Amino acid sequence: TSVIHLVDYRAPAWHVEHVELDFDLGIDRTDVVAKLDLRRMANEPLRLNGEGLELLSVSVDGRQLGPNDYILGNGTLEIAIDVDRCVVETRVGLRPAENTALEGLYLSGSRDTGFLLTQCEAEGFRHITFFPDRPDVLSKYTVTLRADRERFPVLLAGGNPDGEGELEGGRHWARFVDPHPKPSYLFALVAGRLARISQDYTTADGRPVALHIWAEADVIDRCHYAMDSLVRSMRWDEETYGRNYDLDVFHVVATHDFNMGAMENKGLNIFNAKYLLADADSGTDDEYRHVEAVVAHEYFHNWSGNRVTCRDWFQLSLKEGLTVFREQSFSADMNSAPLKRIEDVALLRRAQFPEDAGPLSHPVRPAEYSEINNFYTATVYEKGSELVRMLAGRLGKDGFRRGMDLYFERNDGDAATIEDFLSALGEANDIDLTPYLAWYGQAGTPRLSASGQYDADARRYTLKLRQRTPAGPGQAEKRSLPIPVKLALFATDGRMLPLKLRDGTGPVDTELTVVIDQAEATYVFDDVDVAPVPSLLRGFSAPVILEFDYAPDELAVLLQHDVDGFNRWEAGQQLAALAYDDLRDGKQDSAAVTAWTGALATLFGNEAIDDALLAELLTPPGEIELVERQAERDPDRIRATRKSLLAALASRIGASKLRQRYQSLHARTTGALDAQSQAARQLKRRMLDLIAAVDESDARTLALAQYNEAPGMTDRLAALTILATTSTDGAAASIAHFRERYADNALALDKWFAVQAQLPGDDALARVQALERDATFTLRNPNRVQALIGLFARANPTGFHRADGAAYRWLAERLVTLDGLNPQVAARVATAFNGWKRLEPVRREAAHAVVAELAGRSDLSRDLTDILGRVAL
Ligand code: HT7
Ligand code: ZN
Repeated sequence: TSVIHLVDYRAPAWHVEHVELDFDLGIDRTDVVAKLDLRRMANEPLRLNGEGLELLSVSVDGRQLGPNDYILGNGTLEIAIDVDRCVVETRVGLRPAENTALEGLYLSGSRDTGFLLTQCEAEGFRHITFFPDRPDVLSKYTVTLRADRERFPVLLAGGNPDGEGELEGGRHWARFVDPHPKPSYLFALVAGRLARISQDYTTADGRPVALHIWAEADVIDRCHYAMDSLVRSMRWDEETYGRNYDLDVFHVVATHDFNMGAMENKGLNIFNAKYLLADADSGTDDEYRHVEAVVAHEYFHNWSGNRVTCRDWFQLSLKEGLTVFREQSFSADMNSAPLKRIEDVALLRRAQFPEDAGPLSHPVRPAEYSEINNFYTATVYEKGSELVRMLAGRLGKDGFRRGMDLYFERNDGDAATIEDFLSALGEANDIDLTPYLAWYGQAGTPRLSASGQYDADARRYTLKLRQRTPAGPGQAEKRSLPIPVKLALFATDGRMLPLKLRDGTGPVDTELTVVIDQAEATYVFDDVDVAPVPSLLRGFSAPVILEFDYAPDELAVLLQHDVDGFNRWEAGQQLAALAYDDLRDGKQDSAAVTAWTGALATLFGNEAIDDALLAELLTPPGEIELVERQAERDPDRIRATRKSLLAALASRIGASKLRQRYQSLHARTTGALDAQSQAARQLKRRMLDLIAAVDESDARTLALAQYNEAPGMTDRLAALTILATTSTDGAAASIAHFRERYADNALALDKWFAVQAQLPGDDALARVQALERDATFTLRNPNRVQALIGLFARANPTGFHRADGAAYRWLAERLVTLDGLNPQVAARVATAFNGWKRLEPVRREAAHAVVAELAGRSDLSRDLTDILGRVAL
């Protein structure tokens, strides 16, 4: 397969100033006429991308071309043209119902009741018509849709409505004009029977906008929370960044059949129903938060992505990292900022750190790719957001806003690069940010080792920092990066000490940020009264792995007293990890175990601490994070040790206290969505987990009652999980009840599959195989595939990593079948093999055999071949 390199970028040879698209829509057959108004930019033939299209006719300036007038093959249509401006018209035929890859134009749902829709990012537009399908070709779109009125009463495309009417034979048409030039990946259309909810909105600059959310009739009532979230997002972007919406209408559509989370098509966002629907009976608290975040994310793309887009796909993080950062800031403003930071860093560590430590590691701006769909990764998104956060921190709130204003102003209506972003932020503030470019080009998580020395006589504290980034695929030598380290010093009684940094400039404060940009740096603090405990990398000020040799009591001091909510949690995580290591090595009553359980037992009794933070503090790192700490992984051992860690904590707090707290929370549980009620549910769940660690039968009794009385899905699912994890057979009745109760709710059924897919142990594979035979399981629906196969492979370490390799072989078979239907989803699921090299030897050998066999096949898609080829290396 061919590899595309960033250094080979060339500006487009032809621009499409305006495109007129005409769709004659049908489920089995859709015809598309595209009229491209072209302008030459370089002396080259016109090359249009097109894949899987039945070409019916081509003309240039009205002259029909014969087959000898063009070259068709290898995904392109090439026409030699000798004028500088011309109109090329193509007519093609598509077969939407046969499109199981869900890229281009496809059918969502059944032939009888489903609807047609498109997905074009990254390179789906070439599956709809011949076009220079690259993000730096920006055009104005006029789109006309024609279809049978009875079968397709609703016709939507991006842009403003520009007329509609009747046609002969029960057909109708609708036209849309988008005045904003856009790249082809932002094109969208939707056609079918859909219901809607609507709301009027007026932007800060006075534009009335009609907001419409569309979904199939049975789920439209579950879209109100999304509408509220949309309105909050629009206001927030006006207030925070001065960005207003720019069309007269904004449509959002829900589909159950979608490869990713959602898509920011101009004026017509399309959502995986999982991130749009939320209702009291079937939505969990987490899902409500995700809906709010994803609605905001897609809306924010209207500026960071659509008005200012990417020059090429190497720049993907320009829009994704920035938009994730904007989305995270919004969620922090709407909810609790420290809890949001904890959630985001936990995700980074769970998803991005492992990615960056294995064969799929790549820079936030990759230098090459063979299949761009495989670069919608945690690195591009989550690490990309961390890079923007560092820049924002460097510039401060006002400086960052000045920089963003300049970025939007300079690049509006254009396709930009990471360099354009850094130069706008820097120039608006007279600061050279080019050193940060190195972060975009270098893969791997930097290790930051810190050590401190206190000289009591001199009242001096010396902090040494050293950075090192491990070698990774294609990058043996790593450079030093600018790493901002926000820090504070604590006395052991919890006091924050004033920081008098030698040679420092700013006023004396109790918190400051140093930026280490060399391999090593030393910082000296004077007038330090007592031996301090340093709180480093506060708020997770850079995406690095911090290594500091804390004594358990020092971490306990931070866990008790740090006012930075993130670092307080972090101290608890570090301490739990030390306790974990000791338990693994058979040291039951080690200093770390005692310090961790003791500090948490004290916090447990502290009324002042809020329920949600307490719930987070009482959660030790998960199996996946713990796996990362081991040189050679044995999932069974990790699970067993983590269980004893929970048991140690539960016994230290005491079963009766846990039960009491559980009951007082349970007594005031409602289904309400306010922060306090959510926090109470979360803490209650923690209580149940801890009780289960010391008294399974008590936990089961409580869980069964909770399942039966649950006012909403959060409580119900938590209870079901406890019941099923403690005794799968004993949970059979509840599992069956859940299946029955939510038989008509696809998203709830996904949860039913997901809970069971994650149940640990030797019989996990057999269970998953039985679930595959459930009447509602299908490889054609990405959500269902992810709920059962994806979660089993990624989130069930003991089940998937069976020592006999049976689950690896089973997954390989499924991947081959899935690849024939939907290569993007197959490739995503295949990333579960990412960490095989660091398994213990028996499992490693079993995984290697399977990966090598798969990677050697020549009949797989480019998507899957790319992942397997890199994983197998
Ligand atoms: N920008 C969107 C990316 C996306 C996508 C990419 C590849 C294949 C299918 C896809 N659907 C959506 C999502 C986002 O807002 O980040
Ligand atoms: Zn995005």
